Amino acid sequence: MSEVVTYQREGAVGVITVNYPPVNALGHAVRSGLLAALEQGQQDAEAKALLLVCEGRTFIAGADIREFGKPMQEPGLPSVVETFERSDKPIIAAIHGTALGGGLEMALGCHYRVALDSAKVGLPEVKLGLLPGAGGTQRLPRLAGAQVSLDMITSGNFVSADEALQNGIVDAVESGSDVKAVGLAFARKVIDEGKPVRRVRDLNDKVDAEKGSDIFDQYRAGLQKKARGLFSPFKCVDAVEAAFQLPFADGMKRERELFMECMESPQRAGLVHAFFAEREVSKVPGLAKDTPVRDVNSVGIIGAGTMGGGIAMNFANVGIPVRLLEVKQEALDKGLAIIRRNYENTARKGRITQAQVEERMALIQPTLSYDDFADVDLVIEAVFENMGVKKDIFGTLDKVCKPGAILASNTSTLDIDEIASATRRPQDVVGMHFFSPANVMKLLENVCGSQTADDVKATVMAVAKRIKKVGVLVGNCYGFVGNRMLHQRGAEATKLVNEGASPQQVDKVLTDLGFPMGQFAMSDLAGIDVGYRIREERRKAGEDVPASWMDKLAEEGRLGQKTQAGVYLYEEGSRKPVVDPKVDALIAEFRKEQGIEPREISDQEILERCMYVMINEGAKILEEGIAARALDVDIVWIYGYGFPAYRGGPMFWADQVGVKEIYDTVKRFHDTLGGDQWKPAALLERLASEGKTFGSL
Ligand code: 3H9
Repeated sequence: MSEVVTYQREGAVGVITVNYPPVNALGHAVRSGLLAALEQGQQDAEAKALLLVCEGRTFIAGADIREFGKPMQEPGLPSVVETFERSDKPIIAAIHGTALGGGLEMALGCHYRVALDSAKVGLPEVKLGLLPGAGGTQRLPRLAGAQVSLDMITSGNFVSADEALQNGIVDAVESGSDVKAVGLAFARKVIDEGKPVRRVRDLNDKVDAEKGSDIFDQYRAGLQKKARGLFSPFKCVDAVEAAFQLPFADGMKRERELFMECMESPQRAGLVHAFFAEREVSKVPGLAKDTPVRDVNSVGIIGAGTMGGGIAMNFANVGIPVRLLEVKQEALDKGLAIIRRNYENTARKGRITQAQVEERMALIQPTLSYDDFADVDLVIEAVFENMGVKKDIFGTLDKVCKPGAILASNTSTLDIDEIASATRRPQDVVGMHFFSPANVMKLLENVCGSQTADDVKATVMAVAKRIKKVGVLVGNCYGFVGNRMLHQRGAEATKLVNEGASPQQVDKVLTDLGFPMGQFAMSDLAGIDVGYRIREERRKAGEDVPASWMDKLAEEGRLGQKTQAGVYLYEEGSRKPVVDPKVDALIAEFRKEQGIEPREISDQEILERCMYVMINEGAKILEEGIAARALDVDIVWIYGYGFPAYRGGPMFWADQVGVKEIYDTVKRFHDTLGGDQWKPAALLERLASEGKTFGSL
């Protein structure tokens, strides 16, 4: 028997224990170990019932995702589950931690389930572009009915032990922390009361009662919006529906077919890449795992605007006290009122209690004086993008903050080293770039200056985790990883419109690719004045920044959503962009002034120019070491800019398209369109010539 699964008897109960850290995933050794242990239990005449239980932090958390895409080694999970279900001795699963995916499916193959009250269960396969493929779509409906099964399987959300009990997914919930003791007690009860072997496959009441229900079509209609562009949620509905249309064995066959379709889809590959990339970003190459971290038990934030307020909420949400500084009382009051309004809205939706609103507000202490920053562990500056102002602030922080305090800037583009030069402690200075709205967006781009100390890098990455963000450590350059690439896409999109595309055509190409919004809808959200001000500053500094139809919008006071007009129009209270013929006229006038004869531009050209310019910049970012790995770039884009996770991020997507294809096109654009942005990155050229991918780096 494999050492990851053991069999041992306790009284009349044969105990099958899985011990495969970190999460008892159902790798090949576990699957074959389970069968061997079951066999032993069957042959053990003294064992009247069997208990399936796990060591470590959790019950089985699913199939071993690392095995996906490789040839499957027998035994497959569906047959392991089925073998357990067929057992003549009753089998009880005792659940702690999270019983997920194939883990919950294993438990559903057992005859009874008991869970600790702290446990959660779920079928999150959909988040990996899959559907439950070991009977979950056929067994869960037999216990919980159509609605609960569809909700769980298409969302992938976990449910608590209590909810699982209410829905018939588990048979009992017990308090305490000793899952084996709880399982043994339940098993003894089964033996003492002579409870029968209860196979979920045979429980047909619920599926018979809802046969022919129209819930499936309703569900599909709802998913059109919620799961736009996704493949597997719709397959999940098909699979669950099969449980209501077909006998169990045929339903299982249908589930397998649909599962294999999902397994082979590029979306599965993209989502699995995103799953591991999200976990890899926290392991920073060159930063030792045991790098000490500094204590962060209090935070000072400068600026109570949209950004500063959102950042403050992140800390208050996890119980870390914040001092929020503004120069004027009025701005402070306004900022606090907005924070309160945000919390009240969340409370109204039932996601937090009114008491939590008050607790969190109490953690955010307003101040007008830098003296109140004397003892904070971390300061985050979140004022507008102006180097002079930022340097003044950091000069002040250098004077008032205690030694060892981390001094961070939320700048989205500016040079961290220059900001650090305003202090006598550049080793303590770092960028912490939050994304708007800062209390919602999951990305935290942590930017290292050339002198940032290792323990400061490790600390800001740990802070990201603590405030439930995905932290990515990047190097210092204009715009860092995310905005540097976005800047190239924005410039190219604007040029495409100069040449003849419409803003809505460009945006549609991007939303069709899976972005939640296009380039120009995003400009309206951020504010047209933001880019305008940057261009004007650069012009003042003597740079050659070409005129743009976007400048005309700003000059007409069309600043985006906040003025209900930008590239698009917005109705009062709505964020839905509406095409405005006036903008078409403004663009036409601009082209005339510039002597541009508009031409028809294909969607393919838009896709290539908007995306490949980003990939080329991403390759430059990698060769300069601004991002350590392609997966860091991917995570920045998935969590900071809504890049569709099912495409795995821009660099993963580039590998799917083909590095050679991208290199050839970039080179062609360089020859025809010119411009530094199209100069092929040396790395792109090298990978293309060696037939390698970004993932291979
Ligand atoms: C499935 O079951 C298909 C079946 O229906 C059909 C089959 C035929 N495999 O997240 P963490 C690793 S699909 C391999 O940091 P947490 C993870 O990479 C699967 N490895 O911890 C990390 O490694 P490292 C359905 C896995 O406490 C370490 O474990 N199941 C797996 O924040 C710790 O992970 C899922 O989708 C896995 N299944 O959260 C569950 N899971 O330390 C996916 C984790 O080297 N997992 N690892 O970076 C999760 O949601 C979370 O990991 C979990 C723990 C909630 C379990």
